[in-house]
Amino acid sequence: KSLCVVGLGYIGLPTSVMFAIHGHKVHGVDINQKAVEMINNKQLHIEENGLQERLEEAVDSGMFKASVEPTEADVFVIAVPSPIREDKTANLDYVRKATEAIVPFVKKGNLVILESTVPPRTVEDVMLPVLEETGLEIGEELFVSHSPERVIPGKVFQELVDNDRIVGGINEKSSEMTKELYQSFVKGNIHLTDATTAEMAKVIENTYRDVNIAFANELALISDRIGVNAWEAIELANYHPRVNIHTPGPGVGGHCIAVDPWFLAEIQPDLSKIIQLSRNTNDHMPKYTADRIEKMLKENFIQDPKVALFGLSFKANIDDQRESPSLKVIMHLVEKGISFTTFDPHIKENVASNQTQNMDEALDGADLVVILTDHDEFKTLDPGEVQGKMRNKLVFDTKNALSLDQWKEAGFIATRLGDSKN
Ligand code: SAJ
Repeated sequence: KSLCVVGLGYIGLPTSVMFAIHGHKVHGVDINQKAVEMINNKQLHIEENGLQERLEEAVDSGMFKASVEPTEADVFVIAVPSPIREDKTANLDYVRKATEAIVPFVKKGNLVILESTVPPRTVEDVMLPVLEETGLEIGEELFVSHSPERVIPGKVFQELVDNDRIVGGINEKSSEMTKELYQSFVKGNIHLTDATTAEMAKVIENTYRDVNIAFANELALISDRIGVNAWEAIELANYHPRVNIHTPGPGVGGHCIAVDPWFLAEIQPDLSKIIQLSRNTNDHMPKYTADRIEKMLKENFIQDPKVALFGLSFKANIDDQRESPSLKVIMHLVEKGISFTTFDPHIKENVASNQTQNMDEALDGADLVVILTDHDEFKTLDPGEVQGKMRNKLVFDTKNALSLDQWKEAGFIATRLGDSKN
């Protein structure tokens, strides 16, 4: 089959190369000219395990090419961002524009698949009216479905293959065609439904996670007050066969979990009480983290403090900073007038203005190290080495990434978010 994939970001690019190395001719489209050039030169504009070698294979075989313009194809796959606006309503401009962009190239018998996560009813209410402009009879001459991506950054290639996939067609034929296409590399089960149910299923997966994380964060706040280590208590509770509590942290980042629950809140504000409360609970965590930093500095009488913030990406072992709680912690520290340096071995681009490329520089003269992301590099930090570079020896771990005992042995005053037992 020939494919035109619109959007070559964290989902569209890995998906494109997977189709290309499984026998399909893929024309990738992105509005970012620089990204297009890089891709055609087999260079990555995003980090993902296993992407480099697959991109090389796909480009070298001649089966994958990127461009800023769409082209005719058998199948169109849309994988563009669907962010929220300031007012927490869905911004579907990219989905709408991508759909409009393919209209001139769509022919009779084609299939259009939306992979982006969207509020329930988007395919029916936003995409179909645009696709009607092709003049083709929807469901008879043009087939449309939603097959939401469900892969986790860092393990995209494993999950693209192994995860079950949801396919929601606007009719049965659309679902069947979509299923057949993904079967070229998906080993998980492919479940067929209608487009709106598929949209709902995807959004509630991420909402489930957000609500569960909010619960864990609430437990952390309670534990901080009552002499308990929430991490230990959660671990123990999870030994129960029907309990699976998530983990606390400095907030929920990424473009999915911190966004998708609002898609439900927007369409049914009166009925989404737990969902909205959870979102707000998680959004409060960066402020709580900054307050804890301030408190720790005050309690230890640190004059003119300097804090070294470790971890800028929104979670471990990736380079993605979208909605990262670290950036919000930074904002609160700026408001408080607390000086800081930042360090993240996965971030090449200097988003935080005072990011240092090297750990020693970040630690130089610092009073407090704060772990904001549980990168593997941080888990193996040697407190003996770290302390030599610092002015005072304080550490605050928001992700339970460190063994506090080891740090205490090295002379640190060591604390953890959600843990007033230690
Ligand atoms: N987090 C916690 N505690 C936890 C789990 C996560 O604080 O117990 C935080 C992380 O640190 C991070 C944020 O939540 O800041 C989100 O991370 P994540 O690992 O939960 O999820 P994402 O955003 O990387 O990917 C999610 C996945 N969805 C689910 O697991 C239900 C992925 O499968 C989806 O494909 C992706 O959203 C998406 O694109 O929708």
